[in-house]
Amino acid sequence: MTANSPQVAIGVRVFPESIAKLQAAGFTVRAHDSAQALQGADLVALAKGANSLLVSASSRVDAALLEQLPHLRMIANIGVGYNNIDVAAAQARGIQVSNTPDVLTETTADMAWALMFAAARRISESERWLREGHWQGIALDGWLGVDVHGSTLGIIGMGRIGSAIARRAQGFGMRVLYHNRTQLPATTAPNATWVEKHTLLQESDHVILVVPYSPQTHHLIGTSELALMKPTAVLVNIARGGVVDDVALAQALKSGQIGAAGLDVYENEPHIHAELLALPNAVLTPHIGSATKRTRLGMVNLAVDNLLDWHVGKIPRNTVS
Ligand code: 8YV
Repeated sequence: MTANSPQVAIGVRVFPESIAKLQAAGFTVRAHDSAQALQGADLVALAKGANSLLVSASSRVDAALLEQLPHLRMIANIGVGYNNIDVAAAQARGIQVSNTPDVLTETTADMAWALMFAAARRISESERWLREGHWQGIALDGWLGVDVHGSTLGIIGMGRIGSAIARRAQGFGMRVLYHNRTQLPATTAPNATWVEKHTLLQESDHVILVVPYSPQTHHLIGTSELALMKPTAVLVNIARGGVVDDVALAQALKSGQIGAAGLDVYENEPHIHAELLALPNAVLTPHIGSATKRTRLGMVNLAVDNLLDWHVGKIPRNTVS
């Protein structure tokens, strides 16, 4: 690497075309080539001397790590959520941070619906049973789930993804409730009604969580919130691990406090609470909310565009603060 060239360290495997784009723009690229994102000392070793960093949500970039990377000036996060990065510590060091909003909105909204349906209609559980060879014929009273169409959907976090989820509900004839810190203008959430969190939990047949993770949203859903929900309710978390208290959720699913859950994110992921793994009424996916080829490529390319903005002296198009 020459002293004046932009140098980027990439902490997780990305698409070859994204690397090529950076190289074509004059970046010297040091790329980690594994799906398992680099952490801690390994990330520092890769990024030593680099002035920019491209990371996924799986790499934790905290103040202690930043201290070891004095040359760093720009961090492009591949993801809309950026709780993996200590933004305040980065800014204190004059480091810009960007994320990748919008490109994943519709794909992630689709995933919320996929988990809601899978949990409500017991898709994973019945498929496992079928593959195990148990099926002898249609049991009229077997594998009964709950309806999605015509039911009440509660969305906690009515941002871009929450609104895209709500829009889809019109096609299924659903009543939509939402809870946000602030009530949105009717034009922004035309078919949804703002209610207090406890009302949403009490009245919804399906509850979808779409809030960013922060100290304020830590364990937003725990024992007392789960106790408010219907015994048939489905809880979907496509937001972040830590928004739900996984121990309390496992207990609620086990005791029949709620009906089922569809989870894409977990506290301490990729390690999953053992009780959740054992529960038949939990549909579990490995943080794949945005995982379509088009969307993931769009995310990496947007992160690259943010780096390119920074490189030519512009404010990155998706700077976070
Ligand atoms: C990504 C996400 O898969 O955008 C986010 O916040 O959680 C997901 O879309 C993840 O960020 C990959 O880095």
